[in-house]
Amino acid sequence: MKHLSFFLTNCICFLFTVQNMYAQTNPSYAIIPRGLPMDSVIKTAAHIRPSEQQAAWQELEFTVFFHFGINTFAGLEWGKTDVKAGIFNPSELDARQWIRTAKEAEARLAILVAKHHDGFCNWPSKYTEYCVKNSPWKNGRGDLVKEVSEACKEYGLKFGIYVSPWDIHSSLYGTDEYNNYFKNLLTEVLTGYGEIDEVWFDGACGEGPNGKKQVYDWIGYYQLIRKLQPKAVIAIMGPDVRWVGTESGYGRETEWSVVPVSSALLESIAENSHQTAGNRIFLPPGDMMQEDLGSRDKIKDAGGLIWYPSEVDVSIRPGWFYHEKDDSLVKSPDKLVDIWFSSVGRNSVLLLNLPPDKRGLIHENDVKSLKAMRAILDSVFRVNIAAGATILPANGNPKFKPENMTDSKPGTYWTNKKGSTSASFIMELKEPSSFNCLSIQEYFRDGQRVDSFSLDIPDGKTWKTVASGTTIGYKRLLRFPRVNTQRLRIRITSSRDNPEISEIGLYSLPDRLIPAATLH
Ligand code: FUL
Ligand code: CA
Repeated sequence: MKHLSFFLTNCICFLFTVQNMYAQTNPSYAIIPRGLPMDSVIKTAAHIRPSEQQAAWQELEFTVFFHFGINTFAGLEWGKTDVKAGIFNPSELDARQWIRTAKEAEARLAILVAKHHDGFCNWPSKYTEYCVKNSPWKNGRGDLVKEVSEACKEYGLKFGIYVSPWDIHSSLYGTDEYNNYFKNLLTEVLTGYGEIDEVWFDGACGEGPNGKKQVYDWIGYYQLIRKLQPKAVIAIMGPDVRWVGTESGYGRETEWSVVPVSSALLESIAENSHQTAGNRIFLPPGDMMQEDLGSRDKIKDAGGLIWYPSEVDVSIRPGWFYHEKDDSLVKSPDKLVDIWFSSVGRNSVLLLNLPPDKRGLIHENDVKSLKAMRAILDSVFRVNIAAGATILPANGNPKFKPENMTDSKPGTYWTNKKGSTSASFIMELKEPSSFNCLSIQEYFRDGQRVDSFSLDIPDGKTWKTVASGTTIGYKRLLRFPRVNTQRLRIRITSSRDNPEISEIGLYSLPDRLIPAATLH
């Protein structure tokens, strides 16, 4: 939990540092004039959209993290200044095994820790001796960033990097020079290894070797990334992707991708802005650990609103780095599935950490758990019970076919009249079916709108509600006690504008995976 306080401290330092860049006409944010009626605030929020990079990132759903470095060999989570480069010596390192493991679990992007807080660079840097070139691994000729990026290309995964701004080793830390040093390191990883799709900046801002803290040049870092890797999203201490607020794997039930920021900030930023959503630079809204960030109550007095989606980062083990003592503590397949439902199924992207061991391999226990997780998910999601159902929407817009909601295409959707704030439709399945899971998605490229929805099944002459949820966004998965029925009704009970529903799925998962809280 220690890093959380670092994160908060650093958020504050970030608030004072970042300024100046935003585009007023950008569809992924809006400045809200003072006194705008609540209805108009809500409508504005409903039409804020992700940038192309943010949308593509959201659709990845599942991504993995590799924490590997000098800590793996020192048995530490956070490095110490006296750890020598010579300790880094994986005996069987095989980045293809890492990426194959990720690919088989159907992860779509892998983020490698290139430099953690210890300052040790996993690539041969020109700018420091504290890196792989002074380790025995491959006689100092190894380059982990290269190996992982090439494996990603081979297996068709996107590639991201984690480069920690905090550095307990560099003697420059705490001076202006450090920002140049850090930008040099960033330039090396951003230019030497092909396309980078995500840059992950941690919030920790601790002391360097001389006890000083660093004032980070966030704007300078962002500009460099935008210039060298314009397609990359910048996550966590960055403008494109927000930290969900915990490292437990459990996202919020009510997760809005549109969140408030102050208008003063947006106005000052607008003056000096880049003109496209993909280039935007702004600061994140204060405390990311609040229970709710974007509901009506939160946005009612907002000066500005932005699209800022959530990422859930969690480790398959108790720590972020590999420790032998944790070999028996790898999360079970059922736990990983529960995390899936509580992250991907709560309008977030899951970033699961798989820390390679001292051999330089993902440990057998981790591989086993991950494979079993994938097998469960495959068996659940292989058959959509709602496919081929007859759908009778009340008040549908005739331009949108109800079948768009079950065609497995995220780009097609059904909606009703503009301005409608609710919707209801009855589905007649092909045959009586047994299920305990609803998957529902909004056409989020147009914005996030739904506040609440319910699933009903016939009960004599009326209906009985078997599951209800709040937000949907990109995707919402609801689990509930098993039902048997051919007919069902879905009601969107409140929405910020006409709900646009792109996909509906009904699934059956082993009953042991239904959380006790939903059982009556
Ligand atoms: C944290 C860091 O302090 C941890 O070591 C880890 O890298 C995690 C993903 O972010 O804030
Ligand atoms: Ca569709």
